[in-house]
Amino acid sequence: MTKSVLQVERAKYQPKMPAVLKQQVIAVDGEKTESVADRNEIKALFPNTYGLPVVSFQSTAETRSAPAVNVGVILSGGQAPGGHNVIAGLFDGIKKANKESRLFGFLLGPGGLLKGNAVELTSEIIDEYRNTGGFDIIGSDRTKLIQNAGHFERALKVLNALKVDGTEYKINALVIIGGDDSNTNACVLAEYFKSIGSDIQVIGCPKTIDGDLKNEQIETSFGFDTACKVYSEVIGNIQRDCNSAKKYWHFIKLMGRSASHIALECALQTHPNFCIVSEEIEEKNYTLDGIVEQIVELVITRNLAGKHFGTALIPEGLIEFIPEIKKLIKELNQILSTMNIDPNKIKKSELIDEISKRLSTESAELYSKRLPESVARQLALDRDSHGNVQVSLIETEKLLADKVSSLLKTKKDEELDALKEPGDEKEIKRIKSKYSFSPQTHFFGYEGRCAAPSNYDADYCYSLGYTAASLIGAQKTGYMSSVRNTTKSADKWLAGGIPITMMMNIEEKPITDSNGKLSLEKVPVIQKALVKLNGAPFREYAALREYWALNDDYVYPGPIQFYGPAELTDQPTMTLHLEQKKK
Ligand code: FBP
Repeated sequence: MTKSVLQVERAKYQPKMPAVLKQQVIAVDGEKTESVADRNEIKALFPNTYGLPVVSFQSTAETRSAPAVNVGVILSGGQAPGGHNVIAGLFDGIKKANKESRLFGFLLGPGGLLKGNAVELTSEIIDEYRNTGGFDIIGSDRTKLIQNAGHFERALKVLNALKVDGTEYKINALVIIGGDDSNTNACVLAEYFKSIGSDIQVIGCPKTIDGDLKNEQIETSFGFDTACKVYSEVIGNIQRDCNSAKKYWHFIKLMGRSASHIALECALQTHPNFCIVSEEIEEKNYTLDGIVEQIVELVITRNLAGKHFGTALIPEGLIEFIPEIKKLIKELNQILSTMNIDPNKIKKSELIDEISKRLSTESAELYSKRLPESVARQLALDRDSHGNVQVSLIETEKLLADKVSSLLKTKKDEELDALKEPGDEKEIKRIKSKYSFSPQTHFFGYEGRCAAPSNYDADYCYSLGYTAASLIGAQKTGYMSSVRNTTKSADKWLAGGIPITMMMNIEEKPITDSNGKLSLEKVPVIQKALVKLNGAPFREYAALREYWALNDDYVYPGPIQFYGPAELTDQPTMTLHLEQKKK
């Protein structure tokens, strides 16, 4: 494989990790835990893994020999920078405890486990991928591991007798690197193994660029840092272009699924003229037209100040948070789950007609008149395997740019029509300038998901993997690997494990079956962390946004730096800094 000079140099980087993990450790159990909500239901669903104590690792003088273990690892869901370093940390951790231990990677995500498709990850393979972006070491997918009892049995059978290169191995522990859904799956699997008396351990690791897998115990999900830095670099470049030519409004949609953490972090890093935070839209009950009016007002104010340009950041999940659209999606979920129609056997246009007839009057008006047909179609039909609306497919940046453009045109035409002297060239010029608007649209998502991890992500991920190895050594199961205190220097980071049941609650979720049929089910899931409007990152943004709207205080963060002083190379996100400052 041909490598760039940077790749060759970067491969030599030795990730920093908590000082405690460099020594012999013991797992110290803390207090017993409770789930964040719905305690009785979660306890009943997880009788064997509920209430476990939080675990922290501490150094010990005692030297113990660890038995050799066979560990399986899965990368699950969307890519996030640093996944390879989690695997490298896990590999180094289990080998340090016993060099006879082996690591097996299931190919192409959870589906690889169900198919028994795995490779042994040797030091030669691991060394090729240290400090690199992507998940290509073993690949990933979005297969759900816990769809039915058959999946559990299949997983058990594969792990008890995994065949790789003609040899059969009993896998002692499985590490699932994934987001909230995948870590929920990890816990369900851990519970199942315990309930049948199997000693196979299951450990999760918090991954997702979206930044929505965090709570009191998990400071951040890996990949968020790098992805935000990559997007902020490009937003900065666009802002410089914008400030140079002074002729375009850039509408930039940012990945991040439901939560607006990425848009908010990028706003804090780059100071755009406008940034939507979906959670605020919901809280303030804004309509789609209300959002459009706000942007139109800003465009006009800036035009009047001679600034015919600007930048607006739009979170990917916006559409689901606009209360009228949220209501529509809820009605659609209900209708699709009771319609008793196989969506694969009916023409799309007929299905949309059928749906419209069953919607409430307001939703039907929004669905059939105010939303472009393409968006209406996506809301009803294009769901992912978890039954969620595929927000990354909805072109909100274009929808908003089009709506802003047409409202400005309407306002301009009204003002031109009301001219007392229709031929007044000076007035016509003034009105045209007041309503001028030239948009450019962008969507940044996939560009940042496989970037080479920043030092923060490289270190954090390696430490998460190493901690997962220590949790395996401590015979833990149903835990998520946890590394905390990460705004401090790495030697002061804390390593431990958090019982996954502690993060769970019960939610009603749309589930699609193998025929694409939707149903609503109450299921245990890890609670998603949305942007808190009373949290420090949002409050910081809210205090500054008026200034940024009119004064072009653009920041150009530039590319991620790997070499140089720690202030340049090792800074975590502003979100994390602000969140930790209050503690
Ligand atoms: P995860 O939640 O699995 O980490 O995925 C994150 C994400 O990148 C979202 O931001 C985005 O909405 C989605 O994946 C896109 O999915 P896909 O990779 O299937 O196109």
